[in-house]
Amino acid sequence: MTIDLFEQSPPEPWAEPICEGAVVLRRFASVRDAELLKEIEQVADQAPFRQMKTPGGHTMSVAMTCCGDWGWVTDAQGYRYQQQDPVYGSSWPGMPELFHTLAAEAAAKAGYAGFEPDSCLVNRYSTGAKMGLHQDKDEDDFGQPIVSVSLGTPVTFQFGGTRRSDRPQRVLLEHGDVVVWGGPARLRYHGVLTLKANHHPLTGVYRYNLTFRRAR
Ligand code: MD6
Ligand code: FE
Repeated sequence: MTIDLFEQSPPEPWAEPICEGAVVLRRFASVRDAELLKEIEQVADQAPFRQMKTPGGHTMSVAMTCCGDWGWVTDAQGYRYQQQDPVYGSSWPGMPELFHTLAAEAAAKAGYAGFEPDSCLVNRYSTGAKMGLHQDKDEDDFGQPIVSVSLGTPVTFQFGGTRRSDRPQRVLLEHGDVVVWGGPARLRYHGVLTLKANHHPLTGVYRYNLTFRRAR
């Protein structure tokens, strides 16, 4: 077997490949952490965190809100993107400039130039919250990547294959880490293990995750 070490330029030191199409940009969001958290607070002032119900009737342990043109929601009718916050019937808060810029820059670093997110799902995990293995498939164009920003307490992320039964690999996601995935990784199953009791100086017990998508 020939190993072409220098065929492609090596990834930058903080870019850690997970699998083909997916990469962790370690601490990519750290420099703007306080501003990002301030923006999350402002989004939540307009569209409060809420625990939504799955179509099967279970209340999610993760509290969620959204910003941007399209928000991801779940209720008895199913999973979908919609332009109105179901709590108030009003549009979602606009996507802060900083969010959009960060997501576009991270995507470009990971090799997905031209990413223009129109939706940001904001997840808030408290101790004991988790997210089961799932695929992100409510978006129109799977050619568009997803950018995921972790803030606050650490969690173990699970990255599986394209079948639910594929054994997932585990990656610890810490404050400021940004995961970008697309291409062949776009429809991989993934989830978050139970958040352990922990403390972060900027978020207390919470872990926040921002996932940026092109919904439409
Ligand atoms: C989370 N993230 O990290 C949940 N989905 O809290 C996701 O479900 C996710 O991080 C698609 C791409 C990246 C993600
Ligand atoms: Fe997901």
